[in-house]
Amino acid sequence: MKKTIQKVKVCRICGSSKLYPFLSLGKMPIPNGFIQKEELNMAERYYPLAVCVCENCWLVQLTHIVSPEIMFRNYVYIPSTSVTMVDHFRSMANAIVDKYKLNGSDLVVDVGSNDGTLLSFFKGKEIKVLGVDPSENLSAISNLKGIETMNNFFGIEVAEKIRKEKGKAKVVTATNVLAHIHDLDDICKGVNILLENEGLFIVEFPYFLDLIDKNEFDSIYHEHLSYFSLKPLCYLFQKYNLHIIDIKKVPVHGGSLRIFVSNVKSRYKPSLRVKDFLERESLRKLNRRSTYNEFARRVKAIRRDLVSLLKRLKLQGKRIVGYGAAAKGNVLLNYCKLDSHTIEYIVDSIPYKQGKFTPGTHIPIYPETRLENDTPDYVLLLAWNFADEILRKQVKYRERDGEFIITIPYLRIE
Ligand code: JHZ
Repeated sequence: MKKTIQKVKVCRICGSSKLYPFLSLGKMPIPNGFIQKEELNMAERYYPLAVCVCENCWLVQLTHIVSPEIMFRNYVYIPSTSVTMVDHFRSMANAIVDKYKLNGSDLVVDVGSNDGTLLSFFKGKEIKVLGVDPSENLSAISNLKGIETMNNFFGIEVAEKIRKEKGKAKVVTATNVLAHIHDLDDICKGVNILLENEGLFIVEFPYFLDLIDKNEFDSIYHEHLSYFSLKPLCYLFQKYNLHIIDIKKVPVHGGSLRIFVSNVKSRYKPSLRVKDFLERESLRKLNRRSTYNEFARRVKAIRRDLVSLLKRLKLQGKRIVGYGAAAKGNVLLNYCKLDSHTIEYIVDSIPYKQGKFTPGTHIPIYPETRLENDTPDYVLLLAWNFADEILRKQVKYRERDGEFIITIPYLRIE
């Protein structure tokens, strides 16, 4: 049987063994490991959750890797359940089509295509599309929607199969997926096989600078093997004659970067924005242990302050529930050891999650409509990346004097 967890001994980008561990969130179940009622008394697998930084290329990465078969074969993250993400992918597709003048003869391949949401906007413009995703459940949904999807992990083998059957791609996209992949060399080799000479590899990921500046520690979880800044990515791409030619800052998932990567021999030359971002990273001293130790100190302070606030509210007889059964929410709950004695229940919009219980903390999950007939004193916003959308949705709850507790970027009650 394949090992379910392995310790990281060398940096996945540069191979250095100089890995400096700076924060441990303890042992906890995988963050999307929601459980059924009948499984509540069964043992759950706990895995270490901790991060280190490579002191050679400065890639921040997990200290242990859980098998992707366990995490991604049946996947519950579905971006089309959020207006914010659907709007985001629509504008992303429109921007790419306009910027690179895509037309009906061009092929766009999306790595980690999930339920086909992003590709559906390219397809709507008569552009040829193909998804690649390892999750059986999401590939089936995407194919049913008419977005042709290969149910597999992307890499050299899949790239060669696509090139043989469909030809080369003008654009390969990868949104919120590169951070989930251990073998980044296989991905880059696959991109080089699949991409046209003047093609673009467009990657979007939560930006590590936002993570530490906004204390987004709950974005650290078993699915996210890497926490990217630009310097280590430049190191990775140059190994494969690829380079970042442009960058766009986008607000999703607490602050992300959309980077545009091409072959060094293409006509594209790096824009000044690339240099600006790299300079900003060196000013932020991402190549100093002190930067990471300081972040770890802030994380421990947030846990201390949140736990004492909730304890105080419970002692006052207040009722507290959670909003958004997000993977990041499960990290926060397990790290702060918050179970149903503190958080009575969680509401969530995803049908698959409703009726289940959170991993490790066993808090019941209900549809959002529960808040129409119930007015707990406080709602702990676990899906803070959708704060605007959720606060807009819950005007009536707030009119009934309900209040939201929001932890990121700082602890506050709204
Ligand atoms: P969600 C995601 O992780 C996905 P997660 C992924 N792991 C990733 O890389 C990071 O972001 C960057 C609910 N909700 O998926 C739906 C409502 O209930 O954004 C979700 O269960 N009502 C690939 O899982 C959860 O919140 C709403 O109105 O940490 C959000 O989880 C909305 C908008 C969402 O984060």
